This record gives sequence, C-alpha cells and structure tokens, in this order.
Amino acid sequence: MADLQRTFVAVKPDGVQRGLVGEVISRFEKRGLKLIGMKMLHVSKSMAETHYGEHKGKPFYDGLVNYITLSPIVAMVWQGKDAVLLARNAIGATNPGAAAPGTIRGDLAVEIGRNIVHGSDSPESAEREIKIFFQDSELLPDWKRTHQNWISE
Ligand code: DAT
Ligand code: MG
Repeated sequence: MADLQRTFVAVKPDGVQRGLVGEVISRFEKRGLKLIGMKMLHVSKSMAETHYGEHKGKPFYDGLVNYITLSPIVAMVWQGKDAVLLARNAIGATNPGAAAPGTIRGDLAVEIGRNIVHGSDSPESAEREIKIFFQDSELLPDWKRTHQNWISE
C-alpha cells in the first residue's frame, strides 16, 4: 500500500490525569488505525525541547515544555492508510474552542494549553517524533490484524 503511514500520537499529561487514555485509544482503534507501539513515560525537559523544537522562541514555548513534562504521557504509534491525516482529523483543531464536535479536542477539551492529545502534522514530522520516543525494536509494524480486510480493500 503506497500511502501506508505511521503517525505519532500522545495522550498528554492532562489527558492521562483526567482518565482519558482509554477514550483516546478507543477512537483510533474504532476508526481502523492499527496500534504498533505504546508506552507510558515521564517526558524529560530535553525530550520536550526536542519534540517541540519548531516552537522554540514562541511566547507559549516555555509553558508548552513545562506542560508536557508535568506528569506522565502515553505515547503511541498508529499505522494505516493516510494515518497522519486521519489522526489529525480525529484530534481536531489545535484550539479546542475551534475544534469541531466529534473530534477529541472538540469533545473533551476547552483550552489550547490543555488540549489533551498530540498528533504529528506530516509524515516527515511523524518519523522525526517516533524516533524521539521509540526504538525501532519497540515497534511492531507487521502484526496481522485478522479483520484488516474489513477495514481496507
Ligand atoms: P498541534 O498540537 O495541533 O499540532 P502546534 O504544533 O501548532 O499544534 O502547537 C503545539 C502545541 O502548542 C499545541 O498543541 C498547543 C500549544 N500551542 C500552540 N499554539 C499556541 C498558542 N497560540 N498559545 C498557547 N499554546 C499554543
Ligand atoms: Mg504540531
């Protein structure tokens, strides 16, 4: 499948604290993406700075790095056709106030600084972000899901 992609998704500290890990996972599972890696971890300041490097210098950068390091996250890699776009659409707009109902942020969050979940914005970002959080040996891209043929032709 030419457009088979992987994307990095994380339930941020607020999502974990609020007991929304299962809800987030469930949405991606039901959509038809395949989970190929998952771990809980406490993000270090240096990991946070690497992950959010593109935002360095912006007014919200320090708060963002602080937020993602406040308590554990659940980091995941999801795989599927157009996985990056599918995940971004399921997550919704960055500012939950502008996120459509039915999206994770539109249903479960109210503030841009506490928007529950991260999702890579492009296949290139996904590969970069996956490398920050996972070793290759921690990913299982080839496991066979028995109902895959009922999700894609
Ligand atoms: P996204 O998480 O939708 O990819 P982003 O990459 O532009 O959004 O920004 C990363 C995070 O930084 C975002 O989830 C929340 C925070 N953020 C972005 N813009 C912000 C702003 N104007 N004020 C406060 N926080 C902001
Ligand atoms: Mg982003």
